[in-house]
Amino acid sequence: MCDTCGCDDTKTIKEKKTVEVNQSLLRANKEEAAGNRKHFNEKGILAINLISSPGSGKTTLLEKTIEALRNDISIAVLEGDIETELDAERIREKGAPAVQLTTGGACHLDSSLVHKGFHKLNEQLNGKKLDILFIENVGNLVCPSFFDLGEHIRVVLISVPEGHDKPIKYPKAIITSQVLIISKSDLLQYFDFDIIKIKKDALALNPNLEIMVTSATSGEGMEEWFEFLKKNMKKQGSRIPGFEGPSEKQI
Ligand SMILES: Nc1nc2c(ncn2[C@@H]2O[C@H](COP(=O)(O)OP(=O)(O)OP(=O)(O)O)[C@@H](O)[C@H]2O)c(=O)[nH]1
Ligand SMILES: [Mg+2]
Ligand SMILES: [Zn+2]
Ligand SMILES: [Zn+2]
Repeated sequence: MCDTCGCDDTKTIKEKKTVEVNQSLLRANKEEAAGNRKHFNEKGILAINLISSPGSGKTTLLEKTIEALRNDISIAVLEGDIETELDAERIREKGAPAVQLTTGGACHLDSSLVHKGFHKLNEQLNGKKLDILFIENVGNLVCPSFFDLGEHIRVVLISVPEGHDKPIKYPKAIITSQVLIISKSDLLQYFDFDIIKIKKDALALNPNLEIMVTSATSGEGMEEWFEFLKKNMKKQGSRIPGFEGPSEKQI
């Protein structure tokens, strides 16, 4: 994690204290995340945390998802950004409720912000049942990996222009996720991007990872993504045992 998260691995006493503070910060985050997950479970909501570098296509994926599923599935979004309401506005234009969570500088969402955002969202929903809550994290492939938000499923996006070496450079994002979306596949023809290698590297880090290759532009892989959402929404609806989100070990 970076200094914004207060974490540093160097060796002075002052800095060791920083590490201790951070461990307690992560513990507190974990406890509030468990509270969030309880909230989601009580209401039968499937919560999905989207993480990626800036611009990998998180909001675009959500826009396409809402467009395709809005008649069948009730979707809302908590939009994490350092500044601005821009992404929440994009989601609202597609007809889904959205609450913008601005971190004011921090490079990741934490479970306390999500908790507050969820209650704010509930006020807007006015008792309307929600099926899926997407939490779009701040664009950053490092720090969000360390923070459980209470989600059931973590999805990491890596877009074609970023390069196929990202899993081995940012392993924590891969290890703590259940799904890898290789996005912007329509750009494969323009980039030296090795799909076989990225899949092999990602699976070596996390053999249970589900991998999808998608393009919001061409529509490739979108049906598979929608089917994945529907399947897991049903699992959450019928409370399949073991559906408790990322394990202690993972995060
Ligand atoms: N070619 C192509 N471009 C895409 C695709 N998906 C998204 N984009 C473009 O990529 C840019 C960034 O997309 P966003 O959806 O805003 O990315 P994001 O991950 O939400 O970005 P942050 O919230 O800033 O982290 C936009 O210009 C999109 O139009 C895709 O499948 N193919
Ligand atoms: Mg976005
Ligand atoms: Zn950070
Ligand atoms: Zn609460």
